[in-house]
Parts: sequence; C-alpha cells; structure tokens
Amino acid sequence: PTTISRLDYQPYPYLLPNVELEFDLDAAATKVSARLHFQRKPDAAADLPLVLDGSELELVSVAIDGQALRADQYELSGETLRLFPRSAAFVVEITSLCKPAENSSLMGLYVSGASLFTQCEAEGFRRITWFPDRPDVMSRYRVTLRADKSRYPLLLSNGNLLQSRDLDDGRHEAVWEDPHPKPCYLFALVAGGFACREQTIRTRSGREALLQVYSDPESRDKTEWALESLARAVRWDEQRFGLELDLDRFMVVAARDFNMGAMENKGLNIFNSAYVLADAESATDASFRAIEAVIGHEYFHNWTGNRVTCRDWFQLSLKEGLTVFRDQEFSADMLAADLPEAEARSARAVKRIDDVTTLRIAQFPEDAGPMAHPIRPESYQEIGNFYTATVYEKGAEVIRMQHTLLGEAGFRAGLEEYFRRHDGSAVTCDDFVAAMESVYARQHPGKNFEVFRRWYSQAGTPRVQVKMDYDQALGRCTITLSQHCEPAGIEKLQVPPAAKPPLHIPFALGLLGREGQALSLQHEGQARDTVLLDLTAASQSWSFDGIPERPVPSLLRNFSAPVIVEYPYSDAELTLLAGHDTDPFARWEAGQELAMRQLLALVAAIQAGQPPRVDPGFVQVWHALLDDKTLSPAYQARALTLPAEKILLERTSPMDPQAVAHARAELRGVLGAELGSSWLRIYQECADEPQEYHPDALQAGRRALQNLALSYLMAGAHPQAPKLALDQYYEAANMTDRMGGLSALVNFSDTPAATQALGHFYEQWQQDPLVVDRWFTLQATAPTTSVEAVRALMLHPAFTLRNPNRARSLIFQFCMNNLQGAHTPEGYQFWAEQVVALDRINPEIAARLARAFDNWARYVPANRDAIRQALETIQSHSPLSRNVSEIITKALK
Ligand code: DPP
Ligand code: ZN
Repeated sequence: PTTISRLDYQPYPYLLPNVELEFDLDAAATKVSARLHFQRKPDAAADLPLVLDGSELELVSVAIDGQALRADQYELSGETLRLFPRSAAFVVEITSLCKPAENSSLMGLYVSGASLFTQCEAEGFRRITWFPDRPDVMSRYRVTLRADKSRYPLLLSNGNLLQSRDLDDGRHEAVWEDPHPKPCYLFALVAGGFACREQTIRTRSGREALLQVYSDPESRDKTEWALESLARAVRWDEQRFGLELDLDRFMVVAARDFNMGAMENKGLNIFNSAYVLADAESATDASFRAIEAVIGHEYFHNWTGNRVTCRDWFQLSLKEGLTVFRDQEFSADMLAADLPEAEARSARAVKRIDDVTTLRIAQFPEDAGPMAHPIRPESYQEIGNFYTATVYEKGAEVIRMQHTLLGEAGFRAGLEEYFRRHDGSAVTCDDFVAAMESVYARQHPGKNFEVFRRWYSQAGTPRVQVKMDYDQALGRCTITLSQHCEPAGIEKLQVPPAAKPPLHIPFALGLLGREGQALSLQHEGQARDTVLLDLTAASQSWSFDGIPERPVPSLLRNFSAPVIVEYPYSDAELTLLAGHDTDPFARWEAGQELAMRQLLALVAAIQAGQPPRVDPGFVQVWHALLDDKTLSPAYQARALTLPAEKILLERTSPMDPQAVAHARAELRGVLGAELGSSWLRIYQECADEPQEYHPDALQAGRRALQNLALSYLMAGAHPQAPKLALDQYYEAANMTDRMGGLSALVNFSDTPAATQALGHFYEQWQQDPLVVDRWFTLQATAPTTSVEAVRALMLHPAFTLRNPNRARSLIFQFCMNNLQGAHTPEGYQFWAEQVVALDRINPEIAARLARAFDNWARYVPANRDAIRQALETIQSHSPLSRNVSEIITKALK
C-alpha cells in the first residue's frame, strides 16, 4: 500500500469550473454521464496528462470535445484514468455504470431500504464517476436525475430545483443546480419516497429560506426536534458569529444505513437516522442532545467546511476541529439559554465536563497508541482512517485554545478575517492560524502564534508539571509550570527521536484559601480570581503577591488546554477543591481525581489478591456532594459519576481491564450501600416531579440524577432497588426513564425479572430500528454478557452486520465497552473474526472495529499475548482492505 505524505502536495493542473451530471438511476445499475469542462491552469505544463480517479466503475465511453476516444487513446489502470487533451480548454464526456445494490461499503451511490443515497467524503465520488476526486477542485454542478417515479418519487440533489417533469414509461426527471462552487466530496443525491417536515425562516438580512427534514413516511412524527434544532442552529450562527445561511433551501435527509453520524453536503445534508429521529417515547435525553449537536455541526459546516474547504485531506481538522468547537459552543449556549448567570455557568460546565470526558475516553488513548497522529496528520495510507478523535476532538481543543487566547470578540474577528481572506477557496490549517494570529498580534504587540502552531504538528498528550512555592514572609506564591511530551505513535520509531519543542499552553489558574475561599490574583495589571498563564517555554514561573496563607491551587480551570496536569495534591486539598472550587469544571475534576485514587488503590488490591478497602473519607466526599443542595441536578449527576472504565484503564500500568472492571464495580457497590438512604432520597425527589416530557437541561438533569441514583441503589443491593427499577421500567412515560429502569435491571441483576423485561422491551419496540439498537447495546454491555451470549444475539432475526448502526450496537459495544466480556482470549478471537467478516462488507466500519485494542502492547502479559495473536489472525487473512491493513500493520509495528 502506498503512503501519502502531506508535504508531497501538488496543485491540480486544471480548473474545472463547470460539471454537468446525468443519472439514470436504478438500484442494479445506474448510468452516469458526466460533462466536465476543464481549463488548464496558466502555470501548468501543456503536456501533462489529465488524471481522473475512479473505483468500481464500468467505463462505457469517453470523449474529448465530442470525439469518442478509442481504447488506445487513453490509459485505464487500477483506479486511474489518464487522458491526453491537446488544448488548454476542453470538455470531457464520460459515461459509466455503477451498481448501487451491490455496494455494501456505503461509499458512493448505494441502496438503503428502498431508497438511493450517496456518501462522497472523503473519496466516495470516484465510485460515482471518473473525476479529480480531491477537495481543491471546486466546481458548479448541474445535475439531472432520472428514475422510475413510483419507486423513487422524490429526486434530490444540491442547490435549487430548476425543473421537474414526467418522462415516458413511468419515469420522471429533476434538474438541480448548485450556485456555489464545491469540491466533489460535498456532492449528494437522494432518490426515494420520503415524508417531509418543513419550515420557512427569514434570515438576518431578510431573505426567506426553506428548511426541510425528510424521513421515511412512518417516522414523520419524529422529525420535529431535528427541524427545531436546525432553525436554532441557523439563528445561533447568525448571532454568535454573524454567519448567515447562503441558500434558499436547506435539506436534511435521514438514512437508516450510514457509516458516519451525518454528512454536510451543500444544501443536502444526509444523516444517520439516529441523529434525526426522536420523540419522547422512543428517544432518550442523550439522543435529543446528540441530535441537536449533530444538526448544528453539519449546519455549521456550511461555512466552516463548505464555503471555505480543505486544500487536501491532511487539512481535515481545518473544518472538523473548528466545526466541533462550534457545535460544542452551540450546545453549551442552548443548555445555558435563559438561565441566570450562576446557573448558566454550571450548565456550560456540564457540557464542558461531557466534552472533556469524551476526549479522555477516545482521544487520550489514541494519542498514547500506535495510531497517534498530530491533528494535522503527516501521512496516511487510507484517509478514511483519519476521521479520528484526534482530528475532531483534539482539533476542537486546539481551536478552543485560540478562542481562549483571543477572547470571544477577538476570536470572532479572527473568523471574520479568515472568511475575508479565503471565502470560496480550499485552504490549509496554516491559513486559519494565520488569520487568527493577525488579530492576536494586534491584541498582544510582539506576540505571535509561532509556538502555538506546533499543536498542528505534534502528536501525544503533553504533561504539565506544576510546582508551587509559598513564601510566608513575603506573602508570595510562586507557580512553576514545566511541560513535556513523550514521543507518540510513529515518532517512537524515529531514530534519533523526533525533537518535540515546547507548545503554547494557555493554563488557567486560581488559588483557594484554606477555607476554600477564592483568592484574588494580580496578573498583567488586573485583579482576578482566574488568571491565564501563557506557557510557551519548557518551564516558566509566575509569582503572586498578597497571598495571606499557603493556598490550594486550582489548576487548568475549565480544562484550558488538552494536557495532563501533574501536581502532588494531598487528599485533603482535593477534598477542599471538590467541595469549594468556584470553577465548576475544576471542582468536578477534584472529585474525579479523588475517585481515581480510590479506584487505583482498588485495582492494586485486586491484583495483589488483597481484600478491597475504600477510604471512609472518600465516601464522605460523595456524601457531601449528594447532600449539596446548591448543585444543579445535571451537574450533581456528573459529580457523582465515577471515572469511566476506559479513563481508569489508561491510568493503570500495565493496563489490566479485568481488574479495572472489578474495581469500579466494587467502588460503586460500596458507595451504593453506604449512602443508600441518601440515594433513595435523591431518587424520590427526582421521581416526584411529574410533568410533560421535554428534553430541556433541567428535566434531563433530574432524570440523569434519578437514574444514577437507581444504579447506585442496585449496585449497593438496596432492598427496595429491584422493585423501583421494575416499576420505573414498566410505568415509564418516556424512553429515558424506561431505559434507566431496564439498564438498572440488566446491569445489576441477572434475574428472571430482568430477562422478562428485556423480552417485553423487544416485543414492544421491534418495529423501531433505533430502539432495537438500544436493546442490543444494553445486552452487549451488560457485565454478565459473554462471547457465547453475543454469538447467540447475532443469530437473532433482527441482527445484521450490514447495517452499521446494528453492527455497532452489538459487536462494537461488546468489544469496546464490555471490559469483562471482551477482554478474554475468546473475546479477542471473536473480535478478530468480526473484523474480518465486516471487512468483506464495509472496510470503513471494519477499520473502526479493528482499533478496539489499539493499546494492546501496554496490557498485562496474558491479555497482551492474546491480543497479539488475534491481530495476527486478522493479518493472516487476505486480501484485507487498505483500511484494515493500515490499522493492523501499525498496531503490530
Ligand atoms: N460528515 C462528517 C462530519 O461532519 C464528515 N465531514 O464530521
Ligand atoms: Zn464534521
């Protein structure tokens, strides 16, 4: 397999201002006729061949300027078609066939249910027609769709509908034109029978625009929230960033079979139905929030991704990191909307906690494993493998740091500058940073982003060591920050080791007095509770005067940089922070760190065969959090949740998944049992607020806390717990409560009542695929579920590997989120089998599963050896897709 390197970028020698496509749509074989109007760039050599990409296509004919080419007048090899045009401006006409019904990869044109969909990012357009399939070739598209009218009553593509008419023999035709030049990865078409929910809005400048959400007809009742979310996203982007919708019509279509979450095709977003469909009965609070976030994300791409796009795929984080940052802020603003200031701060902190938790679960392990890469990768074999937590989530953190350094107004000015410079073009991450830097340099004369830019080229999670000195006589507190970043991923293989110069780390700091009161800090001429330290060297110190006593530092407030902080807190200091820190994020963090210490001690005890012991002082911290009436329910639910197994796993060395699962279960059991009466009180308080369901932050927070309390009651074997869970399950008026009851039963008791409830759930919901996914997931992740049980579930009539959501709900959930069941020799072999089986169907999905045990080399010997064997099992199969092969090869290096 070839490795593609970032520095090998070459501009495409031709412009392609206009593209005309005609589709004769048919599931078995679709005929595509393309007319491509090329112009050689003035600085390009005249004898360069025209190189086009194509994959899984049957070539019918090719012509230049109306002259059909004989087979000896072009070169067709592998995935490349070479033509030899003789003039500087010419029209290429290509007719080809593709086979949607046979396309199980869900890239290019494919069948889902009775409809046809496309997915072109990153390199799917080449499965539709021969084309310069790269993001820096931008064209205006005119698209003619023809299909059988009864089978495909609706024919959609990007832009505006110019005309539609009936043809003979039951077919019809629609012509679409997209006025905005775009790269081919943003092309889309949809054909099928759909229900539509729509709304007309007026944009800021007074233009009318039509927002539409399409779903299969039986799901029409479930698209209200998606449409409302879309309208809110449009409004928010106008208000927060001054960015207005540039289309007359913006469409979202839900697809049951979809590889990703959703896709931002210009004016015609195609979504995984999981991120569109919701109602109170079938969707949880978390789904409602996720729909709002993904609708927002794809909508925000309309500017950050579509109006300004990526020059090449190494720049993916240019649009993804930025757009994730934007969707995170959108969600936070929606959660905080209409709340008084203190509550709004807490609501935003809840969102920040959730985002940082995601980063730690998904990105920190990636940054510490064989696939570690900078947010702007240096090389790849398969770009599909680089839609990663690093590019997305760490990418968003890197944007957030720029926001922190520039401030809200400065960041907005930087974004305006970015659009001023680059609207309508395909650019690089450097271009973005340069626009931001232009504002930063104005704000901070003499400073620049030279050091900051290194975030784009270094992999690995930096560690920041904190030292605090206090001089009683002077009343002076001195903070010293030192940074260090180990070689990560391929950096480890480099001899001599790659130099990793210091990064620019904005480090937010506060100091608390011994009573937990916030101390005011003098910094850069101002007095503040929180100061932002600009760490740009390997080590730097800052002194603060007027500090009356030795303080407790509150570090990396609001998680101001994606780093790991090291500071030798005492338990007493963490307890103080967990109870009093005025920064809600840092307060949560202190409680989590205390829990982490307990968990690590339990892991060590379990490994040594000693009886597990929990510190009563720690139980008291949880007790105090339980009784703290000043906390919002949503915040309280986060504060009382133990660190995720995967976060704990990363902290064990060597990594010991079984001990981790047992330690966490043990601690939950102890907290459940010892604080039983408080959990019961909380449970009842939350349950006692009947009202009509709405997924707002307050209600959702209460349900989250209630369900958390229920799980602790079950874990602590409270005598009333099973009945509460059963009643909650059978009497629930919404899916959040229903799932809360059912998961409490299934995760904590292996009783006939639990089995019966599971059976009842399936009976009730078998018609709703998204709910059936929940049913599979719940069983896949239950601690008592074995490989045999998963194999049995795979024989269930509702199971199929071909639908990505279904495969994820059972196979991925088991392999990735069931530590007890999956981390066994049988579990690893099962995983290997499923990677190979999936690879024959859908390489993108298979490659994601292939990453389940990325960090195998750091596991305890028995697991490590068993995973290595499983990896070798996968490697011994051929052919493997380029996707899976890249993952496995890197894992075994
Ligand atoms: N559709 C994916 C996303 O929005 C890839 N662009 O992140
Ligand atoms: Zn995106």
